Amino acid sequence: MPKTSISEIKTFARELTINFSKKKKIIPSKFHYDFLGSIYFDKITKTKEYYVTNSEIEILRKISKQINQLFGNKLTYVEFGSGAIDKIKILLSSKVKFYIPLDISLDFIKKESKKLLKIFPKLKISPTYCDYTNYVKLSNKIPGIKVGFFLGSSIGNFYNNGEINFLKNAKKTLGKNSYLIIGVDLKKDKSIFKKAYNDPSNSAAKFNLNLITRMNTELNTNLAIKDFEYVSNYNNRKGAVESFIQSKKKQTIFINKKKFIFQKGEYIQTEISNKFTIKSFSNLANNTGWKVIKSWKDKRKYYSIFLLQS
Ligand code: AVI
Repeated sequence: MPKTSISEIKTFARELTINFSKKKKIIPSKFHYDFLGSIYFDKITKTKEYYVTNSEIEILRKISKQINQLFGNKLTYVEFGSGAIDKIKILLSSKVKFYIPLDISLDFIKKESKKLLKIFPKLKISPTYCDYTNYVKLSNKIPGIKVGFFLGSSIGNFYNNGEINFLKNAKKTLGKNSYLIIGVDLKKDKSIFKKAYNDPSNSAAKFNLNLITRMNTELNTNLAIKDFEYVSNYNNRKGAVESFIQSKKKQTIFINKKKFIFQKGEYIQTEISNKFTIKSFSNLANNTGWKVIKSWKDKRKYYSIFLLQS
């Protein structure tokens, strides 16, 4: 199993120290995606209940021709938080010459880039390790129009309006005359969320409880998964699915010699999955300097993909 780098462990420790000092403890969702967490997430995407992946793939298949016609052949694709190549390979055509995947897991994107090269041998790929939620300085030599991708509804996983910063930074990263193709999960009957985030195979639970394993391995805490329970609910007021691990007893941990107590029954938030309407996302895009060109929905109207222009 690949090891997390020292600098990633330091970031994990630093951010947990900050977030565990607050009244309501949270773990930022980016820490889910270590090696094991990525495997658990992949399992979630394959459950019948997690409609996000299937809905997104349905739309991507429907629009790939239109997208390719729209941009011609002088363009560079830039993918934010690229992860697996399953989705980008639907949109790539032999016309596209450059692809820049941005991610916090360089080993993973290098491995995925090799797979992509087998399908598109002429494609130039430049995997870039970075925190893509910030402004990323891309090379000046990138040819043609820059078309960004942010798929999987990850735009919903920011706390405290972090999506506003992401969209502003993405605009700066891509520069003038650029586009952004972004996957957005829509508000719907809450019973659908309940099933998706509480699947019978417990994939969502394992994905969230993996944060305990990650703390034990990287921060030397001595916690047991059996002492926590995974809880996930749709919060109507926030329009978001909120996921937590609840401590079943009082427990003490130390991170960088700092003491933290989880009280019996205390909830530690592990994820927020904000949901949107076409109108609310369009407003968000406009308020962050993007122009909405078009949006598409899947047949069930569960999910949408937006095409934005800078
Ligand atoms: C990656 N992200 C958009 C997923 C979501 O739906 O918020 C992560 C996830 N968590 C539990 N299931 C899926």
